[in-house]
Amino acid sequence: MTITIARQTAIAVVTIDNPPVNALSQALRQELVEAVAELDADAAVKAVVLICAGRTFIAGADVSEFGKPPQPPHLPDVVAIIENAKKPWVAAIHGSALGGGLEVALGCAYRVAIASASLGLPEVKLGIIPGAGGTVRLPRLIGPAAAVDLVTSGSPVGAMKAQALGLIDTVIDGDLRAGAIDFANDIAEKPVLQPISARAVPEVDAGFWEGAETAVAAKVKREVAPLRALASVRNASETDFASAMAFERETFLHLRGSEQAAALRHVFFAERAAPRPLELAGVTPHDIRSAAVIGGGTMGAGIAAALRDAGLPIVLVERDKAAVERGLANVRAIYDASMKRGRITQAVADERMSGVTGIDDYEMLADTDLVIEAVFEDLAVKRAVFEKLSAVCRRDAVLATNTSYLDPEAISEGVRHPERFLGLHFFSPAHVMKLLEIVPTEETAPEVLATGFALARLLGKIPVRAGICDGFIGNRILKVTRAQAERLLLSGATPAAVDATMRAFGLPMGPFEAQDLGGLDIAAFQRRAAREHGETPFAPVADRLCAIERFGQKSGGGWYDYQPGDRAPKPSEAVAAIIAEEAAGRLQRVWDEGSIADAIILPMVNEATRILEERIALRVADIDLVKIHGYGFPRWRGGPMHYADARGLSDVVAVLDRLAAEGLAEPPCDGLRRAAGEDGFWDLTDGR
Ligand code: 3H9
Repeated sequence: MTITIARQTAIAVVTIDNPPVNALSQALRQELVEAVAELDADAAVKAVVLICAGRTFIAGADVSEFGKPPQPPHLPDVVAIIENAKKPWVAAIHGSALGGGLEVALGCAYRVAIASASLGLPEVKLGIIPGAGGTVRLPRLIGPAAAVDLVTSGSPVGAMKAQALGLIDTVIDGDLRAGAIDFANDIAEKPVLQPISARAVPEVDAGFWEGAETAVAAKVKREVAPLRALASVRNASETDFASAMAFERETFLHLRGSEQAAALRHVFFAERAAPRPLELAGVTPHDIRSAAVIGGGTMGAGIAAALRDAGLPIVLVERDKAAVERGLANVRAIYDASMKRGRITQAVADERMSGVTGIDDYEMLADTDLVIEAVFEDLAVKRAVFEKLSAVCRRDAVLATNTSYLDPEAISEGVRHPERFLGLHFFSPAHVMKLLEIVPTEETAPEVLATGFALARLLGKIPVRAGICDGFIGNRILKVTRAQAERLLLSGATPAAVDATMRAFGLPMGPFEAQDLGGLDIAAFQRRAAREHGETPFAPVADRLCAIERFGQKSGGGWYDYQPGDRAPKPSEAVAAIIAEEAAGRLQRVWDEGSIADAIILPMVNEATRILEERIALRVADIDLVKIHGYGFPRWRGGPMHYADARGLSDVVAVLDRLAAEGLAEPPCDGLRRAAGEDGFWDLTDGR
């Protein structure tokens, strides 16, 4: 049984206990219906408190049921049954009342919550709209404008804001159960409230809906659900309750089966699985209560801010006093920028900075739990840092290198007790970007690897384990993307056409704009190093741009021209001339949007499959998380691997074969051909 019923004089307390998050499984829905019937029939009960055990109120429908046909009792009916109960129900909320959880609370006559609770309708984040009256009851309760905000953003609000909006009736101080019972005793004596479904929707100003549509459309681009959610709130404001419920349900069921919803569900479960990999179950991470960052440049300062934001006291180490001051100024600049954006107050910024100590003396790290090195990408410089750390740090201190391209095995040579060493690849800006690639060496101890994952949880980041190869998972795929983008230019496409196509595909920026923003020099530096090792990276046009110091926005021109003070890219005749020279003698073809996107995305999938074959990534979904959280791959496409799977792997192989025949991509690797054959992609934890 997931529901228990207790009596406290005339108040019945219905407690749901369905771990981990009290999701509304079919069994729970059924028991709720039975609870209403039982309490309706009990003359001694005057009011009912609905409360949850565990860490949260009902966090929504059970997302794992979404791939299957809906089973009765359906949630809209359950909510209606609670709303029509003979006794008033009071939802007593702690943790999160989300999606179907909030819809159940809207069926209750009253809602009370503790101050730390949050309430929201996050369905659009799963590619659907609320399906149990959320878009219909909410405008009746809090008005259309606030309902539109909640439903189209999917973002929850805290209890205080919820009270101000009229979403909850009161905030309970102290014990929720006792407070809710007192509240229920009070309202049991009052006249019965009109149910939300019977209330009218407040009028809106002329032009409100058109304005809302324009604003939502501009924000969501090609994501379908937010505009459908808006349409449902509008419909609910313009028609009667029953028709509005029918419209909402039809839209919900339609979207539930959509490609975008399947992609977003895939990401939802991948994100929740990532922080706790099965292979580390039972391994106890080290306790991290203090941390140091070596190097106060952009990356080091960002990492320091990320650690500090998670509440850790931070020591920032630089080589001399002047560099310490510069490093601290870099951290302060991060907090100043957050303040300017209104994200934190001066008091918070001051408090964060007061927890960052700058030093130029490694001796002070003798008792630090975690040290992250973020100095210049040079093997000798990094090794020198670890030599000093080896000498002063505690034997059980975790020592991490933040490197993007160097081999952590090589960096770790000479580290005393190398089992405490690992790679932590942050993405810039490190206090913002969610991705953390965790790179163990052969000698990294399981507890140290588990500490990397525990750290990610502490920082609110998405951790992905990566094996060692040039670029790990993300940057290795990025190299292929860039090479493909150049191949397109040499066969007839323009930078502007490639960038526009990739934006239309859903990326925030195309590959050339992105390089101009980040600077072409870093990749050029890496290509030089790769050539010294006998590799042959393909970047004929980028090499020529760097040779004439067209490094991107920072040098006034890169793949595009820029006017001083204007970041808008303008097609460059100089670049067009270089492309024409490099393309001379090559086959030219006409590129349309679809074929440009294929020539960029499908080779990514091919490289990613090699990454799986080589065990650089352990799980297909990890690759999707890397691309979504590190490189802006559209979440609603589920990541490149989900995209390829949904499209059909045999089609992916066929297109890659055609591109390869024209010399426009590498042929599909064996793993991809195998996956296309019958089995689909595999996870290494599948036991293959
Ligand atoms: C909806 O309600 C549609 C209705 O309008 C219409 C109905 C007709 N289902 O995140 P955590 C699992 S749509 C199934 O690490 P936290 C999760 O996979 C739904 N499972 O915990 C994980 O499993 P495991 C709208 C779920 O404390 C475990 O719970 N609701 C669901 O950091 C712990 O998750 C949402 O979108 C679910 N709904 O955060 C809410 N939710 O332990 C989504 C979680 O096996 N959920 N799991 O890895 C959340 O935002 C967070 O889970 C929450 C807790 C804030 C509640």
